[in-house]
Amino acid sequence: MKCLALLSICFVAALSQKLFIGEQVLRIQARNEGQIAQLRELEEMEHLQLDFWRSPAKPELPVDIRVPFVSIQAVKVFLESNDIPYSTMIDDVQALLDQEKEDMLRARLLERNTNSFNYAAYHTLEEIYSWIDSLVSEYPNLVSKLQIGSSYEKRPLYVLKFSTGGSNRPAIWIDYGIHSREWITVATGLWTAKKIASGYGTDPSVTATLNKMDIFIELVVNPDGYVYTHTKDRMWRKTRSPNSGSSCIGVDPNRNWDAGFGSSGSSGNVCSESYRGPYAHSEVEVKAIVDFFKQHGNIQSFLSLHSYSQMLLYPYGYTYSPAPDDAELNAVAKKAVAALTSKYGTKYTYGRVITTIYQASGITIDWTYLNGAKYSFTFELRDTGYYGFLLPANQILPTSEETWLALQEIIQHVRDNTN
Ligand code: BPX
Ligand code: ZN
Repeated sequence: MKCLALLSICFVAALSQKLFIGEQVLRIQARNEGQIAQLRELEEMEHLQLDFWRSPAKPELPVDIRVPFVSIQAVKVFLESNDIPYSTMIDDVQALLDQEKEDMLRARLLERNTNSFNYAAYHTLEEIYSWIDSLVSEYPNLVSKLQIGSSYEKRPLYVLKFSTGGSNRPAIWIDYGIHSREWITVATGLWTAKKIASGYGTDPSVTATLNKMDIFIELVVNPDGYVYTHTKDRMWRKTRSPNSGSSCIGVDPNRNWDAGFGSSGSSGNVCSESYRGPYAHSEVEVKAIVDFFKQHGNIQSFLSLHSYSQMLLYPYGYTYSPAPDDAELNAVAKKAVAALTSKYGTKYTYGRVITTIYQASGITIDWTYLNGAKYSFTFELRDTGYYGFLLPANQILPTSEETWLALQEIIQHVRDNTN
């Protein structure tokens, strides 16, 4: 067990996993639009190898940047010489990753010893796919597994269907893990799927919903990226499809949809974290959902989960025009957020994507809204300001529980307002 002291070297190097030794995440609070513009210039400096966890948008929102060791000095000089305030959000990225790895190994041992699934731990894709099969066999009359396609690297794209019968009932879709580094969404998805399965016949609200509607859950929209975050680079966000003429890999699957595709709020640079792709629905992981959605024809609500920032968002992201249902979506978001906050006091903001975070084009919920899913929302789960994408596993259960209260408000509203 000499490895424990040198965890990062032992496990990580053996798997040729990317190390983040000496890296920090800085939280920057611009004072005004001028400083936002300066931060956008910083974003353009590719030689610094910066990873903007939250991009410059408006002065009220902090900008978080993961900075490689060799660039820390340069970035701090840039900020200080421009009088831009900042603090250290994560002082040692690799230490957090080592802790995360250790937590996963410990949880896996415990699961083997007790022969039970631990919802309070992060899991690999393999573990998740085998969990899907055990859920289906535990609830065979309620839950089934559909394959809606295959990923770029040929992994199956699975969707859980919760249905008590009927034919093509109105449906609610919930997806997780479209951005692969947003692990908390996937862990929350497993907990939520179990909650729904076990709630039929015991929870009056779940029962009423499933007596009228079907629920579809895709736990890992971007499985190639998810595997990559476990084996190579914990910070991977995009898909894993190659880009012709470049060594940069992947497309942002939340800029790839045919809703304002290509306008401002996405990037045409293949190396950007928000690269939109060569054309709308170029990513098979996106196209699989588009085809399923159209073929189904009766999806009334589409909920797509991201992290982090603690926000509940609705269309649009690509235009400042309010959606026709703006007032109703705002009212639903308001009650959902109130329910969420009632659990642990977690504070959420809510509103239209474009006014609440930033302009974003080609996004999932704009396409689903424009194609008939009136109740289209995106969650940005915990946290804001401490761990970002590296949310410790001990927050999985509280995050799942509070998010469930918001989901229930939305689902009830959809159920009560759908024929
Ligand atoms: C989410 C939904 C629709 C439009 C934008 C978002 C924000 C999301 C993104 O830029 O795609 C942010 C995130 O979840 O990817 C996390 N992040 O990078 O801060
Ligand atoms: Zn995301």
